[in-house]
Amino acid sequence: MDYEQIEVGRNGAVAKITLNRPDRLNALTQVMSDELVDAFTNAREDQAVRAVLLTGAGRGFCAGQDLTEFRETSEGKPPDIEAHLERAYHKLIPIMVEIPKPVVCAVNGVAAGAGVSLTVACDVRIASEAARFTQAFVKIGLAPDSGGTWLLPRVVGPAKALELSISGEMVDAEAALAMGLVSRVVAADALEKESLDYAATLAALPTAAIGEAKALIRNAMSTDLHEALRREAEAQARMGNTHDFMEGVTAFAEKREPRFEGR
Ligand code: LHQ
Repeated sequence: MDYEQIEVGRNGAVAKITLNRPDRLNALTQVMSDELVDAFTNAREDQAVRAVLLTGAGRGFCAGQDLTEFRETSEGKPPDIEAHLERAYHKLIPIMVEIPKPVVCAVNGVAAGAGVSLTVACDVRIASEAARFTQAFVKIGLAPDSGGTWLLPRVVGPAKALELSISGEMVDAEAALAMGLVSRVVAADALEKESLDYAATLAALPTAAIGEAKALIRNAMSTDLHEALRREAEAQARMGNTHDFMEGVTAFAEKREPRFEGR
């Protein structure tokens, strides 16, 4: 499918999704959100895709919601933000979080508001030195949305998430690294290669086991130990039946590198 506001390409088993409204710092519109839902759905369904890489075109990663969609209506009424959130982010964020394949975010520039939510909906963030993050919601009189209250505390902890959300403070790449918001900071001109190489490394691993790990850790945040142990055992029963488990054990016994197939 041809998209208007994103670009989707393939590098081996990695699907690369690029937010593509560089003159608006890739601010999110309804069109972009629908296109992202479509692209993540395709990546989820395509067995040949074993990792996703998300990035932005130009100098920004994503400036959050396109605010030009949210002026007063012509009748002078305030916009229906709740309906918009349900139409856009309540579809997009779950599909990003729940896709049972690794998702790497290459944060090439500023991420603001819902743009931060997109980064923390991914599994691993690699930042360029030019990356910056702001929970910009408070600067325009809003509380965090687009999953920001659920996702950000899981990445940086509740105290830091609250501090960032009530201040709207702009955090640079080094500070983001120090608080665990990103895993690595690389030179701007190295970001594309480094993030693609990392996504390709993840794509070569046992994809089903990665999908299970994602779901288990996500669920364990809101269950007790006994429930987590039960879910781990159920998942491991599924994994014990995979080709990749047999291959991993056989390769270990034969003292050779495993060749995982993602099944
Ligand atoms: C933009 C935007 C933008 C449109 C830059 N929209 N054009 C959900 C549902 C419903 C309602 C509201 O919100 C939400 C969730 C949210 O995401 S709320 C948070 C929305 N985002 C923001 O409040 C951030 C607004 N942008 C900024 O504060 C700055 O642009 C940042 C700090 C991101 C970057 O600053 P600079 O590097 O100085 O760039 P700039 O401000 O010059 O922006 C470049 C262009 O992009 C500029 O257009 P222009 O025609 O002057 O070149 C901006 O107007 C445009 N742009 N963000 N969100």
